Amino acid sequence: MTAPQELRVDGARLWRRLEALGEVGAVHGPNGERGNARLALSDADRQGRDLVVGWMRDIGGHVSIDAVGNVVAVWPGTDPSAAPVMMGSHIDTVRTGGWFDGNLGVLGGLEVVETVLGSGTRLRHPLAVAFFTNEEGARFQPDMLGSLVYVGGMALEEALDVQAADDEARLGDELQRIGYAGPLPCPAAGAPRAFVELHIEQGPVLEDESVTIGAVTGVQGISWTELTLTGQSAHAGTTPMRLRRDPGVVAAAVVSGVRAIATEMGGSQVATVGRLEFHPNLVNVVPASVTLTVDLRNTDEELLRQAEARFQQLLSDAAAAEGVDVRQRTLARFEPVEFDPEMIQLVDDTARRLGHSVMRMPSGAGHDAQMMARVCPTSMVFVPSVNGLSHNIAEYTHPADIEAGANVLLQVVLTLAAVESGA
Ligand code: HGY
Ligand code: MN
Ligand code: MN
Repeated sequence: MTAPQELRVDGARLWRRLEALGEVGAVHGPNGERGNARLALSDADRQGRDLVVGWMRDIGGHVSIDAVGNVVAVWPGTDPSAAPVMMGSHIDTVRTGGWFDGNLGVLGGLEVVETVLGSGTRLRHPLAVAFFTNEEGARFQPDMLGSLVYVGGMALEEALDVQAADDEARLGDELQRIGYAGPLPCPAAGAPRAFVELHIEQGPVLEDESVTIGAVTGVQGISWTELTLTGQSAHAGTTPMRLRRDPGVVAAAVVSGVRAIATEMGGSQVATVGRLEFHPNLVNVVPASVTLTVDLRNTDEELLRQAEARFQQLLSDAAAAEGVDVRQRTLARFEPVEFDPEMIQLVDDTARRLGHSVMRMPSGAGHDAQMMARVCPTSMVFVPSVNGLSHNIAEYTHPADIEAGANVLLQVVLTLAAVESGA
C-alpha cells in the first residue's frame, strides 16, 4: 500500500470531471473558448448540481442538503465523534464563466476523497466535500450567500426572500423550483475541523511570477452598491441642455470617478461598474433613470472605507449639479479576512514538500472560504490562471497546475485528518 505522504491524485480523472461539468450550461466562444453559464438556481445550475451529487453518491458519500441549498457529502473516519475536514467551493458561475472558478474546489475535493478511498488509507477525521449556493452573487446578492448562511452570518429567512437582480425571482422559490430546498437547518450544526478550498487565482500574479501554488493569506474586503438615478425623461431634440436633468450624465461621472479613485489610491484598491442599465434606453429619449452597480475592494478596511467615502462624495456632487435623485442599496459588504496562520503554513510547507514553487498572497476575489474562516481554521490553495483571466469564457488553467493544486489539497487534508497508524 502506498505510504500516505506518497499518495497522488489521478489528474486525468479530475480533468474528465471538469470537462463533463463544463458541458452543463456550456458557452462556446468564436476562438474555441469553452465556458460556462450556470447562474445560481437556474436550470443549468440544477443540472450541474444533479451531476455532482451523482458523483458524490457514486463514491459512497452521504449527501445532505440544507435549507438554502448548500450540499455537503461526508465520508466517515475511524472516530465518529471527530469533526470532518471539509473541502469545497461553488459550482454556480457568472453568465460568462469558465470551467474552473469554483468547480475546481468541489471536483478537486471529490478527487482527493476518491484517491484516499482507493488507497485504503484510514483517517481519524471524516472527509467532507461541499458546494455552497450562490457564491457568485451574479443573480442574487450578496455573493457567498450560501456559505454566509451556513456559518450564521445571514438569517435563512432573509436569504430566502432575496430577489434576483435580473428577473426578481425570489431565491426561496427558485430553490423549491429546482428541488434543492433541503431539510437541514441553517446555520449548520457543528463546525468542521478545518476547511480547505482549492481555487484558481483568477488574476495574473502566479503566472507573472512563474509560481505554481499560492498559499492564500486571506481575502480582501468587498463593497457592492446598487444605484438608481432618476432624472427627467425628455425629447432628445427639443429639450435645451439648460433644462435637462439627465441621470446618464451622473452615471458617467460615477464610472469615470470610481476609476480615478482606484488609480489615485493605488495599492490593492480596485473599482468596477459592471452593470449599467438606462431606462427607457432609446436613442432619442433623455433617460428617465439609470441603474448601475459599483464594486469597490481593498485588502485594508480603512482604505476601503476611504474609497467608499470618496465615491459617495463624487456621487452627491454629480447628482446635485444635474438635479438627479439618488436611491442606493448595499448589495454586499464584507471586511477583509485573514486566514489561520497555521493553515497557511501547512499549505506553504506541503507545496514545498511536493516540490512546487509557492508564494503567499491575498485573494482579490471573494470565496466561500472567507465565510468558513468564521467557524474553523481555513485556508486556500491557488493555482495559476492563464493570462490572469477569469469571469471570462477564456478562463483556463493548465492540467499540470490543476494536478499540482489537487495534490497539495490531498496532502494538506491527509495531515489535517490524521492518518491512522498501520493504515
Ligand atoms: O465577486 C467575487 O469576487 C466572487 O466571484 N463572488
Ligand atoms: Mn469562485
Ligand atoms: Mn467567481
